[in-house]
Formats: sequence, structure tokens, C-alpha cells
Amino acid sequence: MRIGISCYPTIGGSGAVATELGKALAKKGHQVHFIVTDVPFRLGEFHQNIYIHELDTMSYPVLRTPPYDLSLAALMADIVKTYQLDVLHVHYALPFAVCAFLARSIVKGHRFGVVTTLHGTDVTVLSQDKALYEVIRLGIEQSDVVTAVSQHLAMQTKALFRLDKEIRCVYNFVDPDVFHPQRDASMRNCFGAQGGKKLLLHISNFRRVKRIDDVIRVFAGVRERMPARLLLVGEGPELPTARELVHSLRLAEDVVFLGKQDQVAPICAAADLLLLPSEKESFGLVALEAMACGVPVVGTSAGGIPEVVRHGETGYLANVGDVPTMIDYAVRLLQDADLYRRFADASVRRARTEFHLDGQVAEYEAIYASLCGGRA
Ligand code: GMT
Repeated sequence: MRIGISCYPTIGGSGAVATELGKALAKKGHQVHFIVTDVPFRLGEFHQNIYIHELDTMSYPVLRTPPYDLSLAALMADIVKTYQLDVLHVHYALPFAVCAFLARSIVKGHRFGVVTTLHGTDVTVLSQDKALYEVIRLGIEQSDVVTAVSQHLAMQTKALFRLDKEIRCVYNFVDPDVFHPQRDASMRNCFGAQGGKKLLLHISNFRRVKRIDDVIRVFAGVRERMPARLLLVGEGPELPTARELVHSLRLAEDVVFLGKQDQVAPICAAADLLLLPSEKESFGLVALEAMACGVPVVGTSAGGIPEVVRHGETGYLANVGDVPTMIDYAVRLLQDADLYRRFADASVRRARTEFHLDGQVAEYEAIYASLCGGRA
């Protein structure tokens, strides 16, 4: 099949999922066209069957803000026509599902399917804006198939937009060839884990919903009970506050700010525990990636996290903001070697059986085929 993919190319779960899906489809022989504002961050080296179409937004003195969404819709229409695409798969309702709807109105004489995958923020945050609510609803309603990355997000979307339309849950996935257990002593040492220090890890875009303060306070509680270090990967609006809190709690010597990192697999594999105390999380891709590396998770039961992390089996989940309970859970896991080993093994097993790349890619292929009259 010939498949167009649009996503936010910047660091984030939705971009990672869209890019990994495109790579996997291309590997299976499909022709994949990324229609994007920038080369997606996880694309890496050259891949056969992958084409990149980068948007060149017009700038003109009269236009204070260039009409980026309209230009993107025009580019989508052009690529669909030129390459006779079968399907456009967009990640995020806004603006991509609406751009795809416009592209469909522009393209005449060629039918193609539109699949929209909802990743969370478009539904849980942007829909709170009354004007955007109707635009998001339009994008969802005009897509042939809408998927959500968790049952929770699918149900939330249906309720928020009072939709009759089916929202199918297609879980995010992980590639076990990339994310797998790999205890590399030199890597752990380079993060300062010598002398039996435990390595706690948090990866995010440092938005408020990630509750970075809770990450740091949980770490502070653990460090009072055992030697430990905290690795913080990513950056975003809460980074300065995080740095201040680390200093005021006198944790600086044991907290490493690694900044934006493209390749997180070796960092995950070096860690002992992932902290994810989010207030909102449609899925929690980092939790899955850590689990695939044999790293249990301590976090909250917000949104879709419990569908990924099994409480008492692959990690422990507490209520949002319940830092003392998260500290207890983390200490319990890190102090009991047998319990830890059981959780680590169960994490790898669950990631491989329930969220394997192959299964989820096949689900998307079946969706595309259903829109092309079964043609694969
Ligand atoms: O978590 C973020 O803030 C980034 C955001 C994104 O759009 O990349 O992540 C969302 O999509 C990911 C991939 O489906 C999910 O794993 C994240 O849970 C989801 N984030 C939120 O719902 C806050």
C-alpha cells in the first residue's frame, strides 16, 4: 500500500509512535510518505521505501502568521495525488485530521482513506478551548477510522464529544529489538551508579501534567532510605522549576539532567526504576519502553497508565500527588531483590506479549486494507 503519515516531528510519544510505525510499514514493503514540518526525530538513518515531504511555509509581509495548516492541507493533497496514496494516517486530530479533511476536499478523482490516531493532548487539553472543540470534532467526524492509544482515551473521547462514531483502541507498541534488558555496567557507572547506588529515571517533555516536583520529591524520599541517583531526560517549561527544587532540596550531586535525547533505549536499560507520577497520560509510552527493558514503573493511575503498567505485577500505581505512597512503593521494590526480579521479568513479558510492534503494526495494516477494499 501507499501510506501518507503526518505527525508532530518534535520529541514526544506521538511522534515516536508515528515514526516507528512508518519505519515498520516500510520494512514490510509498503511505500511510506511522511508529510511533515520537519524530519521526525526518531527517523535516524536512510530507510528504503520512506519518502519525506517537508512543508515549506510561505512567508509574506502582510501575513503576520503564515497559514501553516492550510499549506499543510495543500501539501497533503499534492502528495496524495502525485503518489496516488491509498491512505493518509494522521497522528493528532489537531491540526492533522482537519488538514486531511481539507486535502480530501481538494483532491478530485482519487479516493483515499483517512485514519486519525488520537494521542491524548488533542482531546484532554485542546478540547477545553470552546472554539477548538468544534474543530477537533470536525476532524474526528470526517475521518474514516479514528483510533485511540488506550481504552481510557477512547472512552474519554466518546464522552467528551458525545460521539456515536466508533473509536477503536490500538495500543502503542515497542520494538523489543531496540528496547530490551541490557545491564551495561559502564553505562551505569557513567551515570554515577557505582557502589550499588540505585538509578531512578524520568523521561518527559517537562510539562505541568508530568508533575516533575513529584518526581523529585519521590526521589528525595528514596534517597533518604538508600543510595540513589536520579536521571532526568527531556526538557520543557517546568525544567527551570525542577532545577530550583533540586537545589533547594540539596539533591544536586545526585541528580543528572540529561536534556533531550533521541535514543532512550540504552538509558532505560541502565535504570532500576522509572517514575511516572503524571496527572494526565493517555498511555505512557515511556512506561512501556522501560518495562520492555526490564525496568518496573512507579507512578500514578492516571488515564491509560493502568492499561500499560499492571499494579502489583510490573510496577506500583498510586493516586495523583500521593508522594509518600510512591516513595514506599519505590523503596519496597528496590530493597527486595526477589520482588524486584519478579517485577522486572513480568515487565519484559508483558511488553513483549501485549505491546509487540508486530501485532500493532498488523492491526493498522488491517485498518488500512479495510479502507482500500481489502487491497494490501
Ligand atoms: O506526553 C506528552 O506530553 C507528549 C504526548 C505527545 O503528543 O507526544 O504524549 C501523548 O502521546 C503518547 C503516545 O501515544 C502517550 O504515550 C502519552 O501518554 C500522551 N501524553 C498525554 O496524554 C499527556
